[in-house]
Amino acid sequence: MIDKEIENLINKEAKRQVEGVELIASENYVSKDVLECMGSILTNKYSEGYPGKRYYGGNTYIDEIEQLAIDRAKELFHADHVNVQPYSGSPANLAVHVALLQTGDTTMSMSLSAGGHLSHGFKASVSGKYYNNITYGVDDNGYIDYDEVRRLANEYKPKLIWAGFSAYSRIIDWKEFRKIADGVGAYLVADISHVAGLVASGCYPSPVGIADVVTTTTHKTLRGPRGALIMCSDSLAKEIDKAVFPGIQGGPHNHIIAGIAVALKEASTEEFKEYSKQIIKNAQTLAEALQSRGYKIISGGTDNHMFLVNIVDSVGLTGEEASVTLESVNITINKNTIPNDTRNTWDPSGIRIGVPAITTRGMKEKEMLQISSFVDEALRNHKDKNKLMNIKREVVDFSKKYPIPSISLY
Ligand code: DSN
Repeated sequence: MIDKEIENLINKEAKRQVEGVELIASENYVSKDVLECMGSILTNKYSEGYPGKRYYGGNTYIDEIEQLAIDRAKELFHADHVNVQPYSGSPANLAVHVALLQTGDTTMSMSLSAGGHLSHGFKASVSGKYYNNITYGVDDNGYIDYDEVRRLANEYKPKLIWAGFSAYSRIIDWKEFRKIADGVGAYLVADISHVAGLVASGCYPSPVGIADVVTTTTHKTLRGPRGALIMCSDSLAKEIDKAVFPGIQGGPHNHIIAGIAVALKEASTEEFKEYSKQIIKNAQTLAEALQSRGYKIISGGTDNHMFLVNIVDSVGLTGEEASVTLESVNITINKNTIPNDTRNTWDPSGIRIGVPAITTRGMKEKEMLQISSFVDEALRNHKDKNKLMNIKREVVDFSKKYPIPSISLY
């Protein structure tokens, strides 16, 4: 690169990725092909509109690329209609609000502390400012309480119910949500951003065909570029498409859409199925290993790629303290609120741990045991600088043995 300042920083970030253990549940590493699409000349083109109906000329090949992405998404998720243009998950979710609601309408979603997402009506987000959101939580065991969801729906009569999460480790009963939504005449929207890869490979139940609309990001377990999809029945297609463009977005990011098409093809392979199965095995192994060391896992375990730990009750550190300590030994997790958290969002009582990224590096059950030991040793010795330095050295040596697709440093 000519710009050495940026090149240098990219190289440092590559080294950080290679020499660390990535346990942020929403992160992953893309393939070389996906990366090539993102760095391609497709970024040069404007193409407001949809395949076959663009405002500007010169879109012959862009049309083919977008249509391929749409067709692959439809096939992989068994969806009637797919919009592949949302820039990411939050705009996709905003587009759903714009398509189906009037401002001021009531919506219902999982509370942030129980594992919901900002874009599902959180007060600081547009979805909470322009719409009137009611939240449901989880029971004392950390599971969604469907009777409580039904009671709240009957009381507040939302026009739209969100089912989906960014920090919930259990299976969602999509059909139960459907019944609750039908009981009050609400739209049911499922956000599968976290588990899309597991859904695509049949390792987690699919809400497609049950929910009216399904949204997902494409860069988490699906292992594509940072983008999103909105899936719906043909009857809602026109409203959804209009809400994405021209409703809230301009020209689509064609380089990303090409990367999504590639990721969708990769996700339809047998190898990806094995990858998804391994993700769940790894998450369960890591959760059990930490549990056996005395860590308090919310809901007692996981059915997917992640879990939450009540870190205050486990080792007497806050989420922020645990996050800083682990980062000092090259392990990245994120601090996270836990259900009914008595602390605040910036220094909550929990941490969230996920395994999609380390599974992409080829790590299996044996490595999960090693990682549980690194995590435990670091947190229990958080005041001992020498001990932390030694653990960091071990983490670097360990991490370097597991290649990241598209990064070669050594
Ligand atoms: N920030 C993502 C996550 O970590 O779950 C969701 O948007």
